[in-house]
Amino acid sequence: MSIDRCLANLDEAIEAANALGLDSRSAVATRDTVRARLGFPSSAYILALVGGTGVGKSTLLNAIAGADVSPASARRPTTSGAVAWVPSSRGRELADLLRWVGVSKTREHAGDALADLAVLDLPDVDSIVLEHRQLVDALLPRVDAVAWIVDPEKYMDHVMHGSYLKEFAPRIRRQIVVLNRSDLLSPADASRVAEDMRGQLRRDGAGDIEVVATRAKEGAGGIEGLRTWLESGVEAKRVVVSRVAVEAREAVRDLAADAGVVGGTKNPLVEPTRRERALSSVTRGALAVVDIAALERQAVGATRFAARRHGAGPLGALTSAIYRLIGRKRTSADPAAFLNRWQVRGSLAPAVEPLLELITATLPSVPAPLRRGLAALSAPTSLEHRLAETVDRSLAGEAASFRVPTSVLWTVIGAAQYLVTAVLVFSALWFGSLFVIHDAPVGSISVPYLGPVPTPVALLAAALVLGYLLAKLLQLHAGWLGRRWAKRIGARITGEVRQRVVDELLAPLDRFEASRAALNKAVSAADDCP
Ligand SMILES: Nc1nc2c(ncn2[C@@H]2O[C@H](COP(=O)(O)OP(=O)(O)OP(=O)(O)O)[C@@H](O)[C@H]2O)c(=O)[nH]1
Ligand SMILES: [Mg+2]
Repeated sequence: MSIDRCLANLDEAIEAANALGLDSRSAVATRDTVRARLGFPSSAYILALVGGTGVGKSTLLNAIAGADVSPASARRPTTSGAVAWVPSSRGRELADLLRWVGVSKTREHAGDALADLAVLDLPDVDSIVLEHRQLVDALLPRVDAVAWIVDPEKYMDHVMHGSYLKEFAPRIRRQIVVLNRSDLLSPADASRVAEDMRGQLRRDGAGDIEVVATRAKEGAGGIEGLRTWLESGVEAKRVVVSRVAVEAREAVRDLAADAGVVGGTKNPLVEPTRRERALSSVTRGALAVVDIAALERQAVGATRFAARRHGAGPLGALTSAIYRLIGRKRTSADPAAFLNRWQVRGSLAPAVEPLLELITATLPSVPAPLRRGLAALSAPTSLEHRLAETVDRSLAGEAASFRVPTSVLWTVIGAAQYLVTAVLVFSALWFGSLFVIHDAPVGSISVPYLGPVPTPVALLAAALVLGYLLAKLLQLHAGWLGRRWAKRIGARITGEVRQRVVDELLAPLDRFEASRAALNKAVSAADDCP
């Protein structure tokens, strides 16, 4: 992976961390620092000598230089600013970089050896002078390589291990530990101390760092091990790039650890089956407030009402008009209006309860830095409000597209009912005329069991029976059609609400998980940084 891709990976991780509400300031600072470092030429790299006071950092630099470039003395502390020893051939090229790093004094040398290296002598990290430590802390993220200097007295020092090696060693590729003043120990003790040091470094999480013993006071002859390491053929450009890459990788890992993303495994915060269960409960709760069964009754009512208007003949038209007048249709046969009034039928508070419970139950297992972001997603009022909006949107769309079904059969039945009514009126008039006009014409029809029945009476009875049968047929057909329609809209609304609850209510949680997945991906990709 190229270094550019590696830094882009860090950008993606920062973006994901921000989306999760994590504190990404340190990662952003790292990114800015490494980008700035890459902006300087890297035909030489910068090595810092870091350690406690009096361990012999200045003496070591003088031994490397073969000259007095940084005053060393028994006075504690001695060095108060960063001193750089640089090849004069690189003096101009390195000037800006050294200023950016925080170097106050530069000593140039004309030698050909170590021509791609600038060595910094720094103040002590365990200083009684606060500024010394601050200077080292500010400068360390900007140097390319480090020689950690210890001596037989201070090699287990907790400032050195706890604050520096633990934190910085994993973020540096080119580094060495120098056990100086080893002349104070017997050779056997010196190798035992070096071994102890290696063990402690592993416990610090610093891994296997080379440890060399030196006697800086003896000059060039006392630092062979260090000299060999300094001269071992490493390309400056590689040192710089790998330092930047390691910083980027560690920054990504830190963000991933904050997000509880570990070891490249997919571990969603909310277990899918529990999430599924909560979702079903929320949907059920919301649909209970909407009241699908009542909606279906309204739909059947509306269909019957329409059927009556078309197919009930003159009397049906009359009852429809009366119903409309007294508003019965509005209350019992208007599914769209019924849906639009869903909010007055109950509160959604119980419906969001399962989701709240799910998030509350998940919070304790969520890494602390993530909790604030996740808790914000589950504020009860905002959740309820969002669910209400979601349901509203689902229903509004559906209600607008309601079309009460109709049928030509109703029109046919309606026409037949007009006919039946006409026969009814005619036979009633005829029957009535029998009492008024004495010799009105009247025949009779022979009916089984009853014998001869006057034709108007038989006609009247037949019309009544036929009218009843037609009304019944209309009612049955409208009921059948209405129920079919009701089932269809009931199912559609159930599906729509469910879908929207998934899409909209869980969207923030899903985005949350997506950001964690992005961090997961970034942390695996970071392993491929150069
Ligand atoms: N015996 C012995 N003494 C040494 C050795 N290296 C340095 N010293 C002495 O240790 C004392 C401190 O050396 P410095 O080089 O000033 O130490 P420093 O790490 O630069 O100290 P600060 O600048 O205060 O951080 C001096 O008196 C050196 O002469 C060594 O290898 N053996
Ligand atoms: Mg010094």
